[in-house]
Amino acid sequence: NPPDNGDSLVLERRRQRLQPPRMYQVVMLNDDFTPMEFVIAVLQELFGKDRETATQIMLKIHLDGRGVCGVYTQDVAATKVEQVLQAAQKAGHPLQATYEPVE
Ligand code: NFA
Repeated sequence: NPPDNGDSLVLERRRQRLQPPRMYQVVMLNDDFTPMEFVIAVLQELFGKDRETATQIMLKIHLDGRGVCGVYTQDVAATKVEQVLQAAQKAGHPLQATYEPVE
C-alpha cells in the first residue's frame, strides 16, 4: 500500500481506470424461526427486489441454506448486512447475513 500522501489519490485513480473495484455478495442464511414473510419484506425493502423475486430468493435460502441477496462494493455490502441484522434484532428474529467477495 502506498503511504497516505497526495500520490495515493493519483494511484487510486489509475487503479480505477485499470480495473473495477472488487464486488461483494450479501448472503442470507436459513434458520428455523424467521418467518418467510419477514425475509420477503427485507428483500423488498433493503435489497430492492419485487415481491416475486424476493419470494424466489427466500425459497432458495429456505431450501439450500443460503442465498445471494445482492452484489455491491464492500462498503455498501457491509451496510446492507448491518441493516439486515438490525431489522432482525428489532423484530426478535434470528436471521443472519454476511458478505463475501465474488469470485
Ligand atoms: N426457514 C424459515 C421458515 O421456515 C424461513 C426462512 C427463509 C428463514 C430464509 C431465513 C431465511 N420459517
